[in-house]
Amino acid sequence: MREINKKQISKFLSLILRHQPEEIGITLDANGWADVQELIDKMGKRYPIDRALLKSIVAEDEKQRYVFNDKGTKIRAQQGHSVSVDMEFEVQEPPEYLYHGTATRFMASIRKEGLLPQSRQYVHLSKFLATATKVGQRHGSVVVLTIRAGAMHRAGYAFYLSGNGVWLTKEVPAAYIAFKE
Ligand code: HQG
Repeated sequence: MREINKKQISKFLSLILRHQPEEIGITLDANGWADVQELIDKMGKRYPIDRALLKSIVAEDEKQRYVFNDKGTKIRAQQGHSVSVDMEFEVQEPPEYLYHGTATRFMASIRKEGLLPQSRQYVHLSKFLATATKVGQRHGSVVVLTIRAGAMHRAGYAFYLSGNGVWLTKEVPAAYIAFKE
């Protein structure tokens, strides 16, 4: 029972820290941080939580989606935002190839437009085929695309690596997607 609740709370945290902080009447600062005490107080109406429970949710999250600042006074999502925040990511050299999992029904549009961030700030890519496959399965019949990240990097496209290991870039033009046929 406790585990199910933690998952629900984690999903709600995602909503608040990535997409709709206004849902509980909080604001994120320019770097995506929420005040921990305010978050706990204002989440209370929907999910009564305390600091210990929040800490355990952050520590146990299988994707390490959230992080506290050093003092433990602020919390933010490590990636996945649709709200405009500056995560202070540093530009990094990506591996030669990265993977993106998507659904077959998006392919016609992706062939035409390349990968776009849609509602999020960045296109999300993974170093691991297995991770990309799981991400794609969320959307339906999965297709995993291989992205020529090294070539993009050499052509001047910026890549970032989130604190929890997700590769991010603003867009992937179709020319850098290795379509199978
Ligand atoms: C697709 C989860 C049509 C794109 C995961 C994707 C990830 C296009 C969907 C993170 C397109 C957007 C992000 C185009 C892209 N035409 N469709 N031109 N360009 N798309 O959920 O990458 O569990 O915003 O392929 O682990 O699926 O929430 O992105 O299918 O890291 O922590 O548009 O979310 O993390 O979907 O997932 P999403 P995503 P969490």
